[in-house]
Amino acid sequence: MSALPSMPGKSRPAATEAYDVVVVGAGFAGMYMLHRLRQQGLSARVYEQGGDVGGTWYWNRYPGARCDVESMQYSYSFDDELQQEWNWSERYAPQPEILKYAKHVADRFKLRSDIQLNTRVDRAEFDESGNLWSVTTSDGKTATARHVVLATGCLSNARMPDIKGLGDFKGKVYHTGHWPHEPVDFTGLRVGVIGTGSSGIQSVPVIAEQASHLTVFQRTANFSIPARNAALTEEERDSFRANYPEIRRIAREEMRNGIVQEVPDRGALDDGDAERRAKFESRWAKGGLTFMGVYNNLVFDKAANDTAADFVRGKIAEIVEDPQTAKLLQPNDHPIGSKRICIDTDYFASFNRPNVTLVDIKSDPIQEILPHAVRTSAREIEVDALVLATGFDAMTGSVAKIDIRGRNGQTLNQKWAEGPKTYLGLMSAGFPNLFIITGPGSPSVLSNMIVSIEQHVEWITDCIAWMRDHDLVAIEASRDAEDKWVAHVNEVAHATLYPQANSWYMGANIPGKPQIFMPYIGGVGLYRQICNDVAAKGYEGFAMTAAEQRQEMAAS
Ligand code: NA7
Repeated sequence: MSALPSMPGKSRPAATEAYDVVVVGAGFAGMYMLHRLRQQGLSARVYEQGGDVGGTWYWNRYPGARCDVESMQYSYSFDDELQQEWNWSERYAPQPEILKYAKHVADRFKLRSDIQLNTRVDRAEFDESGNLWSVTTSDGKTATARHVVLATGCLSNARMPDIKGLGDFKGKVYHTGHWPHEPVDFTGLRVGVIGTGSSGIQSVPVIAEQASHLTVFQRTANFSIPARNAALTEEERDSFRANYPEIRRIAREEMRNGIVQEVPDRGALDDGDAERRAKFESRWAKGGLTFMGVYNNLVFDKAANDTAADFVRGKIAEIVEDPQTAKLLQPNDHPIGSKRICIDTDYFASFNRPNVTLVDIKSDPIQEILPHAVRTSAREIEVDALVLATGFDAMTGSVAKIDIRGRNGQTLNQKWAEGPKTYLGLMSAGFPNLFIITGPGSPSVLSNMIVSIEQHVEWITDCIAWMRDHDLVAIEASRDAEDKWVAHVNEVAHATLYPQANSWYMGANIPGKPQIFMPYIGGVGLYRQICNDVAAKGYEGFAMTAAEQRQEMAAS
């Protein structure tokens, strides 16, 4: 391993180790980052707070947890042997299988020797004179690195709701995003699930089968499409494998969200009622996220969006037998798709079971949790266990937990107090040599995450190698480029219906969090092109510091 040129100058902070790159997090982003850095001949250390690799798939092990992107596409593409050999069992792999895959990748590419598990990164401070980061970890050690890469994940900071009395509850309390590693059995228990986002919607049907009674506390009804999950046949796997080069290329370059699907050539209002209904029916029967891709204007045009929303509301009314419950389950306060659409297996049908009750906490809010019950304004519901499916401090939450100090001692939290600001989602001005994978300002959570992760990792490692080859010791986003990018991200978002929902994309689920649309809606293909053009122009919009420059500064 060749470490980047070691720079003279101000004395470094006491360090146990020095690396070219410190990577925070060993999920899919951190693991591929390490692999790619090694290929470039760079030394790296990955710190992971969990007890194993896998990131969000290590923590989110609640009943029914599955990816909402099909496994043959939600998988690494960087190694052909890996994609040819791995056998996904189902259309949407369950969480244990995705975690197994992550562990397999760690072993297959011998990554573990450079991954330190059970170790949180608490602090990272930039030394301006040495152009080095000093990283302090929860084991009390400090390491230095030229670059720090935040591979901290977008949905990794589980959010506990602030409900009065929660701490006094006498039964077990679980958060879907921080599920225990030992088996949880709800058999014979009265269970309350709070929250009806993707995690709630996936877990309700499974918990309903075990619990003696399940009460679902719903604040906002959500749109959900059937997953139509099924075992993958050998023919289906083979067809992907034979066509992988083209499938991956299309996902990267031509698909807005990095998921290969049919691309419509028309809007919802271009078809008559009967034809439109037939198309919605066909996508509903097919199941999955691609429902939103049936027409090309569902995220732009409210009238078009209404046709899809009405169709799904109609389906809910068909499935749910009790008309009052069906009405409560029909979302009516946001356009379909403006909150991440959910993919379920028998969610709505669960409410036909005699042991499942829906409580609408918008009209009848939870007042407090009692030792053995949930008390709403109107009633007291006895429960033995509580499942909080209340989501995450998304996209910025895990970054905010680290005390990151850039130029002039400014913290990233101070800088992002009014909302995250980045150039291309990759770097933030004032924080040289600090990269973010799938950060705010990049397509990230609006895309197939693995497609976005691979693109970011490759761009970042190419950039670091380029710097080494050009004897450069620092890269930093310029304020001007950053301001223009933030304005562009906003402009694109506001041309769509997305900002109309109080979603975690907007930070709206966290009280006090600035409400800014965080991911970039321009699509992964366009975004990749922009990133490639920036690199081709010698990293336009980034300021670089040469090694001699730094030495001159130290001498003067
Ligand atoms: P989400 O999508 O943020 O859903 C959280 C749910 O919890 C949502 O229904 C919230 O209602 C509800 N919630 C949050 N706080 C409270 C309180 N205090 N009281 C009652 N209800 C509350 O998180 P998920 O984990 O389901 O999914 C996150 C992503 O993971 C998902 O989009 C997929 O990409 C995978 P609200 O809508 O805020 O009224």
